[in-house]
Amino acid sequence: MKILVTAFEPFGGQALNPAQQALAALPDNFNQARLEKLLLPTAFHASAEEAIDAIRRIRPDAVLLLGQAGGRVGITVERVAINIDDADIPDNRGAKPTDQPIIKGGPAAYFSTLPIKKMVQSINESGVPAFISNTAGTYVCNHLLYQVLHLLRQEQPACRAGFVHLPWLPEQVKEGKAEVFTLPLDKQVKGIQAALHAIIQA
Ligand code: PCA
Repeated sequence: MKILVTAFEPFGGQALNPAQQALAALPDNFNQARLEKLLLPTAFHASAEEAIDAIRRIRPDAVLLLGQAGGRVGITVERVAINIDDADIPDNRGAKPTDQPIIKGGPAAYFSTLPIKKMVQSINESGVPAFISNTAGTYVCNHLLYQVLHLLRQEQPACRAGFVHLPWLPEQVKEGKAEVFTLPLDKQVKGIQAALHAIIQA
């Protein structure tokens, strides 16, 4: 079994992205699966283009997209991607779309095709807090999830895909902001491995 796992570069002027760090820490082989790891630019157009190229080349059985959602109080498994780009800050290449459909005339939304409830359960059982999220936002992560689910629906319907958002790493939060939830890298990696375990079992 081949699983494409992607992550994003830091964005919004930050030095780190937990998804990038976690991707680098994942092994190449996990249980019975080969993990194909791909770091993507945090850019609307380029991230989807590079992910789609990789899916066409690798033809994975599943795709797990990782990104940062600072402020969330655990690892969140996304349920849905919606057909809208609406950015509060420019992406890493300067694009800042407002109320733009991702695909004109495309469906309003696509549901994740990964076993989201089983992933949440597996992450929680590993001792890491996890929840379902019903919005991946309207920025680059939602865009990537929508584009990947759209592509798979058209070209590789047997391949399952979804998105997992990661909370801040402790080193991203300035001292004195003790109320902000953070999760150390080893716990983030443990949670992702538990999610992968659920994907492989499903
Ligand atoms: N998080 C952003 C984009 C890149 C990332 O890691 C998001 O949630 O859209």
